[in-house]
Amino acid sequence: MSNIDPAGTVMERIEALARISEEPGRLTRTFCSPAMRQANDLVGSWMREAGMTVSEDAIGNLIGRYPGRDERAKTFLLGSHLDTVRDAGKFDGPLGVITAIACVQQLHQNQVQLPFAIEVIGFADEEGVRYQTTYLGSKALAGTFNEQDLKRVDSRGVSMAEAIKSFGGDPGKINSAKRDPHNLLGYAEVHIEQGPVLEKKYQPVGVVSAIAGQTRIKVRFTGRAGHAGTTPMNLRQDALTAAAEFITAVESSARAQAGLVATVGQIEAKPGASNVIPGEVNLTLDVRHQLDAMRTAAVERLQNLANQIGEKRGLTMDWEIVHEAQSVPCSRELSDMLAKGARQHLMEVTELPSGAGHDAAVMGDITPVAMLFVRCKGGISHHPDESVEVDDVRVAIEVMNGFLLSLGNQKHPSPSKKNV
Ligand code: HGY
Ligand code: MN
Ligand code: MN
Repeated sequence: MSNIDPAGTVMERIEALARISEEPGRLTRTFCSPAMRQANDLVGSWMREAGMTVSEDAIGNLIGRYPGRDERAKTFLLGSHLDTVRDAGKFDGPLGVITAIACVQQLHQNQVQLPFAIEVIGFADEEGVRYQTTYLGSKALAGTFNEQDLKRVDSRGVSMAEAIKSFGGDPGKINSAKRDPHNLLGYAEVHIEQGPVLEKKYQPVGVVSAIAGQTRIKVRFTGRAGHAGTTPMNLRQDALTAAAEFITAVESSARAQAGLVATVGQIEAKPGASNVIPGEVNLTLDVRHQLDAMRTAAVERLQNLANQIGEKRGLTMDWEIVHEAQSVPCSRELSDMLAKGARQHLMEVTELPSGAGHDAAVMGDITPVAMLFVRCKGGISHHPDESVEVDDVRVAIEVMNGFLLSLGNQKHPSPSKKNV
């Protein structure tokens, strides 16, 4: 039995992975980028060390497989994403992949083989930074990938299909990454909470009850560019002031409704010169709520608002929903097993909803899912100050190990011969 501290190793590996970025001086690692290639190679080497065979699927998901006693048995999936937002924290995504590898490494070192196989997935794109469509990796596994998205181009005009090809994937074979739900036992993801609840309750981990739905929209206001010095104020069709009116209305609308969050994260004014009235503005809108009906009603209300602002100012307004995900409840059975494992470490186990989206929300389309949250300092995330304590990582690894072992003690129906 090795005396290496698995939690310490996880923290060292998180630091090593965080040094792989496509931007100098800050952590940014996007879908199918050269940095993602380096990350897959490094994480793949850790998977091999843990006794896994390593592969990549057609969209670039990294997959480590640890066989079970019965090769015909189903597979249990663990994982999270390896891509990041811009100027990211180190833990959002990688913590889930690297703790999963630590769990398999312990099985391997102790020569424990569960009745079923385990696969650890490093998803290729959960944040959607490069193409504004999110969950590309998990959608490929779930069979919900939209082939139309292959035509989307990034800020440098590189299409998604070209990016996948240059990464070593195969845009023509994305559907080969689709998993047969009959061969899956479930999916579990360890992730930082990205919120303040566990810290307020002095608890290292918590069990996720549901993952909030989200709608991501691209909004464009089109007016007329003009001379900043010679165009009277009453003759302008200024796209940026229209956007500004809309953005403050988004904020006040979300503040007025409990449980609703709405964010304009990106904005671009064209042509982008200080002495030219902006003729076109593109912005992104992210709307979320635990209840889908409240979210969709808010999206409709904001679209009407954008239309009214455009009409009033003599501009056109274009509204494109680029991503929509329903809220996803976690599996009661798997969550109870996680909570049972957590009770070895806590008097009371907190169950909490996730306002952030996760690959588990997509995997929930094809298999039961569960998530274990790890306390993070100040609830900070999507920021370089994101941080977790090594002792909390140790608890998370122990809870996940307990979860896998109790799953292993259950009776597992092997798929009938015809599935093999
Ligand atoms: O935006 C989210 O909720 C997640 O971090 N992708
Ligand atoms: Mn994440
Ligand atoms: Mn994130």
